[in-house]
Amino acid sequence: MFNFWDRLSQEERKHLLKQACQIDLTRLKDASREALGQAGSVNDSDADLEPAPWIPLPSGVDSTRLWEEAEGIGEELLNAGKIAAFTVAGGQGTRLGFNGPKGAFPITPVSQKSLFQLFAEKIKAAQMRFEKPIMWFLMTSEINDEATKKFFIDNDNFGLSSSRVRFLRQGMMPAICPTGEIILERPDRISMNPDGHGGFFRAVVDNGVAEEMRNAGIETISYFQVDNPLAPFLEPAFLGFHSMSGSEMSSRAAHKKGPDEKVGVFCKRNGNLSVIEYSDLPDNLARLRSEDGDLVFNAGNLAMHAIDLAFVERIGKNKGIYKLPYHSAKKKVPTVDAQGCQVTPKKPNGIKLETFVFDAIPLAKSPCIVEVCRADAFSPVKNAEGDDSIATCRSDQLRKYARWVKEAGGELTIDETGEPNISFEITPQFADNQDEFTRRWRDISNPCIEDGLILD
Ligand code: UD2
Repeated sequence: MFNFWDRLSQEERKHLLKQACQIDLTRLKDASREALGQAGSVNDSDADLEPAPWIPLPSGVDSTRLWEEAEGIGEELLNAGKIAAFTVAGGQGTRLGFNGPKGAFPITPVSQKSLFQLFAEKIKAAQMRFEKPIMWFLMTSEINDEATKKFFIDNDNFGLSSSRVRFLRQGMMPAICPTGEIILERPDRISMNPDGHGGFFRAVVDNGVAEEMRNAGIETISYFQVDNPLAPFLEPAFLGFHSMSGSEMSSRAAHKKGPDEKVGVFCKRNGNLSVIEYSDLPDNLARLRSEDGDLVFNAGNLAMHAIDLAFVERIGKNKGIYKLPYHSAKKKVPTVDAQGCQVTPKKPNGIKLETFVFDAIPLAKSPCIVEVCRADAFSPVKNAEGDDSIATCRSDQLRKYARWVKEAGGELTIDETGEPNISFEITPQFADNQDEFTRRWRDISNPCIEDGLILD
């Protein structure tokens, strides 16, 4: 790190030292040992894998009763102010090619509301339904913290009280080369990346947020990713199941679209409930089908979790067995040569180190998985084009609205995929779930949908 120290100016030295001070050398040592294969790295090829059990959507009298019970318990938790919303938004968002924090991306089909605005409106809508206000925490990183906060200030916090919207920064990890040394991107600058969404645990503990949550009476965090505008992160039934099962970390799942969909899958790995990332699931298992034709490993990870604060604190302190493994990704990391001249590598020369939030599941007491209606709850925007893109996400929003309208008895022309031939929008204030929509729709005299309509 200090190869070029002698020739740096005072200002440059100050900058380099500031970056160096952020590095936790013990963590880095553990992480590089794992990444370089010198310690128990994440490896699924020899693991004993079985599909994970999950709580399916209600389909009969008994399961409907169970879901209603869970809903009642979830409502009590929300009424008591024990739930906080938590968005992880510290990622680089490189694939989307958007110049700004991903949450600022305009996503709704008619009014072009940003992801952040949509989430804020969902929170506002929930605050009308439940007795206590809901706190919203957003994890940013050094690369987008300032821009994210500015976006909220410029938009007046989307009407939410500033005391209930809190930002916290996740940690950064240096990129290392295959021999384990830290990479310099310039003579005075270390190449650093956000430490992965698993950095959430540490960020909550290190920034004093855990204490703030505790003081506010929050017991459970409803965690979701910034890239999914459909995320039903305040749905009572899920929170109720989490509480009823005595689980410390619960997750939502939906049937995978197909074997190649880029979502992790829930499974039992050596007997423990876990998520295996799509890139790590052996191909023969990803394609394995049961007699009825369904994928055997079909429980897709939608990256929505209910996590108890006490558990977050345990993992965030990173002691004993409560440590998350590091994952490594080979990248082309801009660097300098021996003379300090900048070099743009043509092939991967560095390793990025990250922890993943879902690796905490096997460490949690009684983790449980609850199914969610995929069409209502999941359509991430990750890419500029193709799968999980801006276009697929807008179409999925329209399909969801169209299905709600048709099932409530409204008239609408749709194609064979369920997409309507017009654009319209249902805001969370109007209805944030299908039952609520049906009730409101039936209250309107002569309801009709036309192109460009915003039901607000
Ligand atoms: C994630 C899951 C995948 C599946 C999918 C669902 C991983 C490794 N894989 O895929 O299994 O569930 O989502 O959509 O997570 N983030 C941070 N800090 C970081 C890195 C990421 O806050 O250091 C946030 C990021 O802003 C985004 C989320 O985490 O909200 C997901 O990150 P991603 O886009 O890298 O995850 P992806 O699409 O590979």
